[in-house]
Amino acid sequence: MERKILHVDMDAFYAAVEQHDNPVYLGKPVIVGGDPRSRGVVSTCSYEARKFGVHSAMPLREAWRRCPHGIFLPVRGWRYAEVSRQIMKILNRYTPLVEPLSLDEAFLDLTGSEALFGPAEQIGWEILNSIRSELGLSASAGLAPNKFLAKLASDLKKPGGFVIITKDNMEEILTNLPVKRLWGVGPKTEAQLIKLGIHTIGMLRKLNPDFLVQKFGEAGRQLYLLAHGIDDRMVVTGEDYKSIGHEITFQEDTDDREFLAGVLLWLSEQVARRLRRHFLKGRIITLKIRDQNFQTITRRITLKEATDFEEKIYREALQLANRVQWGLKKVRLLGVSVSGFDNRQSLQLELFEEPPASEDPELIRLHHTIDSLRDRFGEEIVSKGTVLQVKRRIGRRNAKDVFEPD
Ligand code: TTP
Ligand code: MG
Repeated sequence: MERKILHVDMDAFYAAVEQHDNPVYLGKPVIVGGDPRSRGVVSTCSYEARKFGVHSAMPLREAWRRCPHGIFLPVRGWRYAEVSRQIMKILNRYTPLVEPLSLDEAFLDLTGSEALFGPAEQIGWEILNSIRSELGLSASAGLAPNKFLAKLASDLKKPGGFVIITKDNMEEILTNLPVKRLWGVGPKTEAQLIKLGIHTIGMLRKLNPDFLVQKFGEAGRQLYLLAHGIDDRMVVTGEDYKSIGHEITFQEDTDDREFLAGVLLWLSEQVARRLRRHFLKGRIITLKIRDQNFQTITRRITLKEATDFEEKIYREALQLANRVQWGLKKVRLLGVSVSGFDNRQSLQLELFEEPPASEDPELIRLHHTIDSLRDRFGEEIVSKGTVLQVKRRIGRRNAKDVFEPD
């Protein structure tokens, strides 16, 4: 059966939130990123500012030069996270199969929703209308048989557009698009393709898959499939996870406790970040240690309140580790995971949610700021000193994400 995948992406998200919260900015070129005299970059800008050639990631000073009358505003990460939760709640009305990709976009699998709510196309319009009427914000959407096409579609008629790709119009839509629109084609692959004389998806379609594999390895097969509009990736939701964890096998076994504690902090950060990305909070924290003789112990603790705080995860995991007197034997593998998730249903019902009293709003704000910085500039942009040292020492090769789908 053909799937119905919807991709929703907010228009000029941070800037639109600023315009909504401060209606005097409506219709004006709003540039979010900070003081235009500072060395920062533009996070995003309103469509009014885009007319002046301003765009995300441009140095603020350059944006100021192009748009001297622009309204330059600081990034209020916490506020965008709050609005994001409201958006996700609207999406959750139509299916539990919602996969948030970032604060302002998500995939929905509406295949099973049609029996309850009517055709997917109608659901798509209802979602866009609800986002407009309830939150006062504009979004774009794409509906297609898979994730790749749905995401591509939502971008075709921004802002405020809704594009539907079907088997029948797919080829026509893809043919003249540049190859960089394919998922996974970055500047490097794009340059290679152009060197081969391949500029559009249509040109890529004509190529033999073996030739692409020969040129690009496994990625070549992916290119071939995407160019033909084939993408089997599932919509993955928080509920597909029983636990979210991160573990690492050391290249050399170690009993250096200070180093191990640093690794634990790093693992806790990774786990917390992924929890937040999936809007999950867990009650059970599990520590896993494998020693040089391949003996594995796991210890777990159940908290009173579910958390997505790296500080809490780290503190509990460290206590568990100290209790088993870790480091007496050299450690080969270390892992941290969080499970026992709060029911996501409650997330949908708490319309006026406030953080639990035990959670420091300042910390929540800090986490969101750090998460969005990392989404934008990569992991290295903010790192606690210890974590950075640990990362340098272990490299990335051995770390792996562990999650257990049902
Ligand atoms: P996008 O969806 O890429 O951009 P947008 O929503 O501002 O505009 P549109 O989708 O209409 O083209 O990113 C969502 C938010 O993520 C954006 O509002 C700000 C933030 N962001 C950055 O902070 N830095 C970046 O380089 C990008 C691309 C986005
Ligand atoms: Mg957007």
